[in-house]
Amino acid sequence: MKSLKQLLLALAVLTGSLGLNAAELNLFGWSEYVPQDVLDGFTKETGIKVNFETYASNEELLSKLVAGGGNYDLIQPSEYAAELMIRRKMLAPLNKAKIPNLKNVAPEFKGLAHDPKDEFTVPYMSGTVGIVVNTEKVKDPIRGYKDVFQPKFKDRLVVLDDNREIVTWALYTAGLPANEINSASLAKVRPIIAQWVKLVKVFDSGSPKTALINGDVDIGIVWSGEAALLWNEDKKFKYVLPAEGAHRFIDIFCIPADAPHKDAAHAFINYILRPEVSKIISRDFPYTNPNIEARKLLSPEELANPASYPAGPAKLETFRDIGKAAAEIDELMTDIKSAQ
Ligand code: N2P
Repeated sequence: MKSLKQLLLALAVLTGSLGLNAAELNLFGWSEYVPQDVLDGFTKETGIKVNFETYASNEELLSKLVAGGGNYDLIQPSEYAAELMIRRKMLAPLNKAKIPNLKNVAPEFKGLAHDPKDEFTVPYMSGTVGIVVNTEKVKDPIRGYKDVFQPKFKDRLVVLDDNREIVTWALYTAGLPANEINSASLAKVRPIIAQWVKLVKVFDSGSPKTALINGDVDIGIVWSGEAALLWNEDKKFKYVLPAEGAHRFIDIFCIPADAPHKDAAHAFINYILRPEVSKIISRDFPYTNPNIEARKLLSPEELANPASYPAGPAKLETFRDIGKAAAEIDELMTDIKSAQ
């Protein structure tokens, strides 16, 4: 007679090969966004091991998913990439009964354009893309993109390495809409971008704050959470929402249609929606927290960080899925950068 140990081993091999091993979660998320403490806390409590892989743009996430083979259980796109995935039926509907902490999501983050019925997505963090100025080095007023991209700031700039973002800044500068992009509008902004990229010293989406902290550059166009960390480090780093308009992103969790560990994915979403867990995310990555209960736990200093919770009027827009124009943007940017 086989021992119980052998029997259990055979069972583990069988369930594992069928992809039924619930004790794992394959998470594919943005770099510099999910605290290690949160991953460890989840594993400690549930026994579910988290395999964490990162990316630095929505386009990188999309191309990995389309290529297949990733076996991801949980992904973290921004609103426009999620909208595209819903349109292409790439996502699994959420089982809301497994996510009771959804009650903590602020009403203004529900029913948004990318997922009007909140069937597939749960907000993780929100933020803006704006300008950080080292005010010890730059005394001129910097209000918008056209103040940043001046010849006198050549080699003093860091910007996100993100084609859709850069093209959007140029569209705003030219007074063109950010969500109706076509060959004609791209042709109009091409010369603007061609001038801009010559001035940039560092393209970095992963950790654009680093070039500013090191003093390699004096101005950046970065994610607001990066700007908030700079502000925490030194008040000389001032955050400015560009006068021409800026992207207000909502990064969300969703589950790929073919995810092997959907239960684990639901459990993780519910875990990060706990106020005390969400508070840790805000501590390490101070973006705008959409969790109303977590916000109550934040300190007055955290809530007063002007990059995390910007005050005052600003023209902010979320991005929409722009269909074929996305590929045109990538071509345009590759073209311009290779001509440098
Ligand atoms: C985190 C990047 C924020 C994502 N490093 C912007 N959508």
